[in-house]
Amino acid sequence: MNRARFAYALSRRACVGLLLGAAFAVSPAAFAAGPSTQVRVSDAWIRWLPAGLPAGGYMRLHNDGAHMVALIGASSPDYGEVMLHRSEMKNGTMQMLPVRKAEIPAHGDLVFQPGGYHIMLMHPRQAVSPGQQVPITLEFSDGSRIEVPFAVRKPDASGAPHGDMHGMGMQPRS
Ligand SMILES: [Cu+2]
Repeated sequence: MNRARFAYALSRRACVGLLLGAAFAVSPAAFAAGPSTQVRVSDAWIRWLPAGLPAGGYMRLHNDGAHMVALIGASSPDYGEVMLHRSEMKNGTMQMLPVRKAEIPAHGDLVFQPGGYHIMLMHPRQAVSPGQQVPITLEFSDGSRIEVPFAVRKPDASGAPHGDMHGMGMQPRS
């Protein structure tokens, strides 16, 4: 049954709502995409670190729309905790700060890269290793979500090692 007819049947037959609810719970990804996704993601990769250490996720986001849209969250079935972070120099030291949103200007780009915005991936739920792909779902301020495959790369992939920034000051962003 295609998705539109499925939704139609859902509205017609409230009496089977409980059963349908169970179906949604089994496959949420198929229904997660919002209608207004205007962001394209490229160059998505993860700098893997050994021993289950937190890893950084990087990518380029392009906003095809005429309005600013913000990345407001991320999640992955392969990590127990996923946060949006930004590294920045503060009083002469590099700090990582949690961010609530990262704005992508209209018809513009936002780059997540070592030393700047990154997706902080913590508590891997299974062994993740270089060469794999990890799905990460990105959530945007317009209500849309997209699932993006991130290529897992070795620690010596381009840029400064993310792990160097850990153990430094973290504080909530005002
Ligand atoms: Cu971080």
